[in-house]
Amino acid sequence: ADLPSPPPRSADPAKLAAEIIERLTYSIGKDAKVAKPHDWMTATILVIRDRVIDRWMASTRQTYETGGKRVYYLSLEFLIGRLTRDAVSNLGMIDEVREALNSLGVDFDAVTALEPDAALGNGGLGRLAACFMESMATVDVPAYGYGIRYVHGLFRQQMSDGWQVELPETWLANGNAWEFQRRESAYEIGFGGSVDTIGNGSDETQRCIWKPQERVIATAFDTPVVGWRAKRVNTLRLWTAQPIDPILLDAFNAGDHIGALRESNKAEALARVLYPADQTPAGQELRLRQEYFFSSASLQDILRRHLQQYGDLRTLADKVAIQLNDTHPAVSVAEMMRLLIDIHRMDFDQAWDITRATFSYTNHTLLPEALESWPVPLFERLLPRHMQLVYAINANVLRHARKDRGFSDEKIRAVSMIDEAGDRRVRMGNLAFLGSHSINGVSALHTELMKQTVFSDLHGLYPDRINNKTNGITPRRWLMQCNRGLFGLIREAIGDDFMDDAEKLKALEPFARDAGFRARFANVKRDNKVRLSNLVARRMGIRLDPSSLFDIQIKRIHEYKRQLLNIIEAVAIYDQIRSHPELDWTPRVKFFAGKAAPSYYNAKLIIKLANDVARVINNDPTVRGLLKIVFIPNYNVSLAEVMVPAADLSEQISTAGMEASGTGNMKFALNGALTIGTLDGANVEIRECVGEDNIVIFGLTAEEVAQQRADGYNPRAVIENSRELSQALTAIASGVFSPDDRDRFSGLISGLYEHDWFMVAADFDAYTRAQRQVDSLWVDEEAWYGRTILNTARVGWFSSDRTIRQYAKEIWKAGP
Ligand code: 26R
Repeated sequence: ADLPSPPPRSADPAKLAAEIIERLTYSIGKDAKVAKPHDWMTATILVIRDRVIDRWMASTRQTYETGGKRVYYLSLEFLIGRLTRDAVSNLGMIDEVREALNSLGVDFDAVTALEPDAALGNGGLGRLAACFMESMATVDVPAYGYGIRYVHGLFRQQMSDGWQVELPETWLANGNAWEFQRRESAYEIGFGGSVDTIGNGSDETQRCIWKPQERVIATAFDTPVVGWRAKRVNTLRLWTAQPIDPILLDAFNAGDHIGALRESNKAEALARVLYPADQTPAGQELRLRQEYFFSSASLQDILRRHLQQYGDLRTLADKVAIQLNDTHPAVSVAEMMRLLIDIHRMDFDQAWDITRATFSYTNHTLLPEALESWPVPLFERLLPRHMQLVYAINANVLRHARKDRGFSDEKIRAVSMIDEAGDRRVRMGNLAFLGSHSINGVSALHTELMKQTVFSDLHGLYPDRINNKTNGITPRRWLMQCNRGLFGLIREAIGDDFMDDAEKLKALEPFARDAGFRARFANVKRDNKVRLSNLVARRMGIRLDPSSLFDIQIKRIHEYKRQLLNIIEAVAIYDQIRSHPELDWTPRVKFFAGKAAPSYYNAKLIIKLANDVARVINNDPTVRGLLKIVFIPNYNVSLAEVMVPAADLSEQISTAGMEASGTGNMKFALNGALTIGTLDGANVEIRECVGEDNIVIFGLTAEEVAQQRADGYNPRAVIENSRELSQALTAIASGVFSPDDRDRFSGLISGLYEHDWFMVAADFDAYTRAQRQVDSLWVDEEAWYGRTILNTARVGWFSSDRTIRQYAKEIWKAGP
């Protein structure tokens, strides 16, 4: 039967206002007279959500009707931040919603600021997934994100006497009006147990049935993701875990009240908390359970949808592309094989062909400690059938490598999915590589290094699989929304073509030579710096001078990112200002923000050092405010949205060869900051785009780092050769900044003398010289803004729309 559709929703402010009141009354049950700000937020979201739903249903219907290929982005992390402003802005209704709320005496900015950040990710990889979701909707790719609906996202960081303390984060505490629970989308997920073999003989096609010992239910929560101009709305589907029996009544009635809930607690633990590990091993069983839980639920959902529409799994790869966001969902390769062979009765070879044609894998790090592998006994106990399949796939691949390609024993060991050195482990990188037709890196340099290092033998075996897709960022969140001033200024200058194609920002280039425009650009920057200063005053009680150079390093705290190099440089300048207070120092504020993995001792010590150094410098009258250090607690997406537009200088100073891409580097350049950085990750490509004169590059190249390490790098000799560095290190190590515990940093500093794996000493002099070059550029204000305008004008290529178009065309073969 033809059921009636509701009338499409209007964007008229008066209608919006009436609906907000209606929702407040009938959905929330509050009288407008007593409604709390939070109630206004929920009512507003519900009204906006209706506008989204119209587009959402149309998008879903369209994909179904046109038989378009669907893209599935599997990621254990989605670092989204707030959703409401993004949705309203992409719907093109900011002014209307603002006016509607105004007419009710409610402030739009205050209401949206109440929304908690969805922080279901650690850092770069998770934020990239969020930018990609928005860009897939924008460039009209029918896509689903799949992940876990963690009850607790990334921990809240509090400072206690300068030390990081982790507190649980509770983004769902007041409900989440953006999500829809889908009770009908529920799948059973098994763990443990045994495998029964049916049929006889040793041939591969005999039937295996996995009898899991534990089972849980995965149920879906959907969040709509609105693309720019709301052309398409895609779905982010996050799984939550429920027990099959909420309570074991027999046990409860027998008096075992705790035992009756044990199974239920264990099931719910699966979706309880995001692992805060970033580049450090997270080898616990619960993590592998999470990986399998969301992989299995997602694949069952994908196969169900395909079968329902097409009725035949042999066409899967024509209609489905599955992107693995790093190795975290790599067990999907084995799960796909299990579903195709055991459940859908396909033969092994055909299942393997379809699996490889469907999957592709993105690598986000080459750091050895971040390459996932699981002990064989653990893998076998939790996923016995998958272990068999891994062995079977591996045997196939190794046979091919040896027989057809003449691989030596050594090369066979390198490409095997099982690491046989020491305790036997399943290598998730090799599983993801072998199960995919495309393996991509996230910047040109990173992709080259993948070929030369971690994946060299796999690359030798399959030379056409590795390809590059340089990361990008969504210019909607990271320019239009976070920097209204700059956005307005650009639109006034070049019109709004750039809003649909960020590379059109190029039209701004001539304005770099226009004194009037430069002055307006400088004014916008100043306003943004005032806004950040106010935040710092409010949250930390520190007063800043917005005319100083705002120098910002914000990212996870990690030794390879070298916040330590930045802090040591601050100590060195401090020393010089004290010896020559009469000189013409450039007033600077060095900002830091970022979280350390809770178990990463040195990273936490670096946070403490930043805070200790800040306390001493900020309170020393001889410095006269020429140098200030600020570590802003609890870095998250919303804080980044205030910090990025306020930066004059963007610190991208990782040890060359270690930062796969970086994406903060792109956000800063787009918002008119100069970059000081090494030739690492996407910095290399940013330099190509903005031109050598408009970026400050220093330090060893990736090749030189490798060379020095091979030649036996001697940091002690380097340190002793540099008076500035020795003095700064001696000051820190001897307790100048930690009078209450003079040895606090002695271990951290002696590590630099002894090994200095991250080449802090090797790059120190080059870094200080680069910083002095920044000082001299800063003095010529006209030239400075000329350079920063060129940065904004020339980094449109780093829009994630461009990245997604490349994935769609070259990997997924999907989209318009
Ligand atoms: C396995 C587990 C311990 C783990 C390892 C590493 C969990 C999370 C990570 C995070 C890594 C993969 C990550 O975030 N990498 C970052 O990806 C960004 C997006 O591609 C890059 O810009 C950034 O350079 C890279 O560090």
